[in-house]
Amino acid sequence: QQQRAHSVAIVGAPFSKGQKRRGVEHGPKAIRDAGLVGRLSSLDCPVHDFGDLNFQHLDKDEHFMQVPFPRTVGRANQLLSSAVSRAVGAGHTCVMLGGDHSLAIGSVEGHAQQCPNLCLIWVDAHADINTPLTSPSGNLHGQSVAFLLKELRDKMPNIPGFSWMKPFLSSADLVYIGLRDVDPGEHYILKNLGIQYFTMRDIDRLGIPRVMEVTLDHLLGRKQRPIHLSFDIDAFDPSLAPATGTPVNGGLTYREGIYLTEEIHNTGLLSVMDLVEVNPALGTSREAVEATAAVAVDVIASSLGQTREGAHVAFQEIPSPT
Ligand code: 4U7
Ligand code: MN
Ligand code: MN
Ligand code: MN
Repeated sequence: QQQRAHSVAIVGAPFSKGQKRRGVEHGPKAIRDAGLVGRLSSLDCPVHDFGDLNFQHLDKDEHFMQVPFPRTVGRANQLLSSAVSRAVGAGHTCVMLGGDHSLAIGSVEGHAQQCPNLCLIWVDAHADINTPLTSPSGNLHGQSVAFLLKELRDKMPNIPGFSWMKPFLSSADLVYIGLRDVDPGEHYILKNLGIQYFTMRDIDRLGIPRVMEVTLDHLLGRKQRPIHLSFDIDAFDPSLAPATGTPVNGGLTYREGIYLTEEIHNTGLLSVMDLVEVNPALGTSREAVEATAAVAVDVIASSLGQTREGAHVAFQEIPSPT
């Protein structure tokens, strides 16, 4: 169905300390340079670009266990949380441009400040649900979901930099789509908490239309509520989105990704979306980087109402020559 266009706030989050590779802090610029604002404006939604947040790197920030930069990541997410909360509070649909996926901690937290009943759709090759005790890498971009879930509260140590937040999300309010690289500890957590997830194998078997039907029924079947879409560009196949830090073969096709986001738009309930992990320093060529950013713009536009059918916003009738 046709949705009334809603104003959109863009929040840039040039941040990379949730992982160890340089370059992902240039994601927001790459996505804007690929024409994001123009594309959203042509969808007939008023666009407010809030620019980029200004993150500080803290000097005294020793590892916690094997986790690097905990205070820097915690502080960045606290700043992002208040920016997202403000944008949603002002009535905008908010688009957060990362940056690495540790930023979802602050983005979802800020969204929950305004919408405590939100649900979360996590589109990613990875589950990002390691705790500091299960993480093979220590990197916080692989642990974001563990910070959000109430059910993992007792399994999380007190990580410096994160005392400003408490877990608030129930595992029943989360669905994963696109998984294909899940660590052993993560698999145990997914099963133990009974989290609904669709791996690439599930998509092969069921098809993306059925996957979206079950996803939306699981989250919205009982009651309508705001959706937070956290979209890691590495959900796509690396042939489409090569400029990213942790590519994994066998990802979403372009059409699966667009169908998925069209279905989310059609609910009329998208409230905040993250588009993360575009790393312009990791493409093998300028073309590879531009292709990755272009796919990111397409996914955002599709989430916000661009259709393949075409829209008729500018037309009330067929123009007559007379
Ligand atoms: B991304 C990993 F071990 N699971 O925890 C980890 F494989 O935001 C990868 O999804 C995490 O890109 C990837 O470091 C984080 C690893
Ligand atoms: Mn991720
Ligand atoms: Mn990922
Ligand atoms: Mn990644």
